[in-house]
Order: sequence, then structure tokens, then C-alpha cells
Amino acid sequence: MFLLPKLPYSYDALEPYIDAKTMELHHSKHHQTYVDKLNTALEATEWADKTIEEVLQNLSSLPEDKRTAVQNNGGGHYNHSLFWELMVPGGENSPSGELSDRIKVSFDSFEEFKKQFASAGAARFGSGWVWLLKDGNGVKIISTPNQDSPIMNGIKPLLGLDVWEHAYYLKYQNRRPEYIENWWSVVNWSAVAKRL
Ligand code: MN3
Repeated sequence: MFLLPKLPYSYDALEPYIDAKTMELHHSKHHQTYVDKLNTALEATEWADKTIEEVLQNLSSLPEDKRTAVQNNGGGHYNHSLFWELMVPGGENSPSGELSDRIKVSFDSFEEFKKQFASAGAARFGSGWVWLLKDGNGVKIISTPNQDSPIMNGIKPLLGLDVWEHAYYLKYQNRRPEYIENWWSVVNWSAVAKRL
């Protein structure tokens, strides 16, 4: 049985960058629905008591009629649980230590990294996520559709950004690039660094 995690801050804590109403709907409705549908899909199977990571890394072993529901809703549960943890009221300006070094190896500068990450978010057609992953001595950016997640390939993402319209539409309407620009203000870089 999977449970909706409590947010580590209040719904209005990420204002003005992410508004309270969006956070409330996103957490208490969207994420809750992924959890509920995941539980329904896995009810009375051996997978109901595994960790979400185990389930998502073994999608091909699941009963075939459950696979799509678990990919979408299990992915949604994992991705959002991570997303909440990677934001913090007030944010932090930039990464430090090994994370900062890795970003410089791959992108030369933090500014260039942010530019490319934002471009990947803007370019994702429809709904999906943008991710930062480890890559050799550096890091790389990828994006995935729907609720697909690097964890489905056994890769633990360092950072993820939800670019579904439900993540920003109330405040930013169609202005996804503006949402992304503001989201940098609430990124919890120490939480990202801990995932290295
Ligand atoms: Mn979402």
C-alpha cells in the first residue's frame, strides 16, 4: 500500500514562485490520485508491499494488464514524491561542492546549465518532466513524456522538474518558460547534492 507523503512545508510556502492553490491541487488531488490508482492496480498482488523503486524498476515483470496503470500512476507517485523534496521555501541560489563541479564539467557554467535545462523543459511537447542525471564525471539533462521516470531504467535522478500544465497553469497559464524561470528560486540544491 502506497501513501501520499506529507509535504515538508505548507502549501503557501513556495509563494510567490509557486502559488498555494496550485500546490494544494497538485499535492492533494493530482498526487493523491496517482497513489490511489497505483494502489488499485497493485491490490492483491505481490507488488503491493514492495517499494515504489522496486516496482518501477521491474515494470516488465508485472502482470501485463497492470503495466500501463503502474507506469503512469506509479511513475506519478515516485516523480512527485521526489519533486516535493527538491523544493524548499526561499530556495538556494546555486549548487556547491561536487554537484557544482559536475555541472561545470558538463556545461562550463551554472548559467549555461540553467539555460539548457529550461530549454529542455520548454521543448517537451505536451506533458512530462525534465531531469538532471549523473553522467560520468559530470551530469546530463534528459526529458521524458507523461509520468515516465529515469528510475524505470534503474537511474536515480538528481533533480526533476514537472512541466505538466497542472504544475503551473493557474498562475502562469501558457507561460511555461516563466514558470521554469521562477522555479529556480525554490530549488533545494542541498537536497539535490545529497542524491549524488
Ligand atoms: Mn504534476
